[in-house]
Amino acid sequence: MKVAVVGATGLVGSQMLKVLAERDFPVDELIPVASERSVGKEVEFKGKKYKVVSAADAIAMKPAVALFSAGGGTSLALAPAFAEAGITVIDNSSAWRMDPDKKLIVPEINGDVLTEEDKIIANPNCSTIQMVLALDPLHKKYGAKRVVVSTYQSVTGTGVKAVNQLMDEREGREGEKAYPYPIDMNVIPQIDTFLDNGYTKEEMKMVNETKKILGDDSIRVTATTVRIPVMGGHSESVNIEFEEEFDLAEVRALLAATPGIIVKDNPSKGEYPMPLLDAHNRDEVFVGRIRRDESQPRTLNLWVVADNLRKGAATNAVQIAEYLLKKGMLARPVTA
Ligand code: A2P
Ligand code: 11C
Repeated sequence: MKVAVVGATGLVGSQMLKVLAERDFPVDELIPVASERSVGKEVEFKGKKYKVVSAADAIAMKPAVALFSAGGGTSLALAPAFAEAGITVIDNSSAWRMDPDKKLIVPEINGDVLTEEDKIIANPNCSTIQMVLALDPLHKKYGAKRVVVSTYQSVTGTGVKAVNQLMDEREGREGEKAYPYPIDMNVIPQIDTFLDNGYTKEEMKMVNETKKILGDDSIRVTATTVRIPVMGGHSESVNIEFEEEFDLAEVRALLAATPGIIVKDNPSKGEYPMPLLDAHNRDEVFVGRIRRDESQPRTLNLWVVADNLRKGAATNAVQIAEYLLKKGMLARPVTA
């Protein structure tokens, strides 16, 4: 199968190439796409070199699927042309997520809402994906009423410029700044831009995307999203109030039985998930610090850690493609 990766030279795009190779997605021909300035450059995939092409050339090559991670503007501009040519677009940007006509998918949770007619499929925000994967089995069993989440997010969520800012600061070099403040030895309680309600876009993504993925508008969610000087993944403190009473041992068992989740929770041995030591370069979502909120009834505290470039972005996108393939929904494009 021909597979295009739009944004193949970026942080998420290069993870997409890695994940496609690792999971042995049946790629006969890779079509890497990036901006005009990268056309002609080479990227490596499974030991073979492929030349970066323009979006127009990629459409003409008729891939079955295009994984997009080239920013919201690029997705808005290019995804419809791919879709009109019969190419299924799986888009990692925020461009289409809240469009009522587009599906927002975490395959383990709501893959079953996809049909062959879905030509632009949205991949959720990284901090949302890891939270909803842990929330979903508990919501199904006990009914989540309200979620209070605070995040500790890796600089890799911002992109290469932010990784460089952190390393430049650490090594005492001048360089380009991704953030308006120092990030090394600091904590920045702002991710993305502020909205009129005083929340950031990242915070409202966690609120709105959670409801859409779980298919339940009644869940109340409030978020504080924070950037920290970390590379390996995002961490989240998640407080969930349920409708029904729960049993802590059953919560642990439910989470441990959920595909894609690893429970690491041994307070007596000081064992809990961390981005550097557990999540980095892994596809799974790690859950620990599972305990009752003793300040009110039917309320649980969790610590949720995942590599934001993997399950938060590239892996989830590839898993959507795998799901479509398994269901026979990746048709070859019919138009030139
Ligand atoms: P390029 O490397 O040519 O700039 P990141 O998220 O790490 O910043 O990466 C963004 C990715 O999106 C890069 O691969 C970048 O390519 C690509 N990109 C940016 N603008 C466009 C565009 N107009 N068309 C296709 N790809 C684009
Ligand atoms: C971050 N979550 O960590 C952001 C990056 O909507 O896909 C991804 C933004 C998005 O900065």
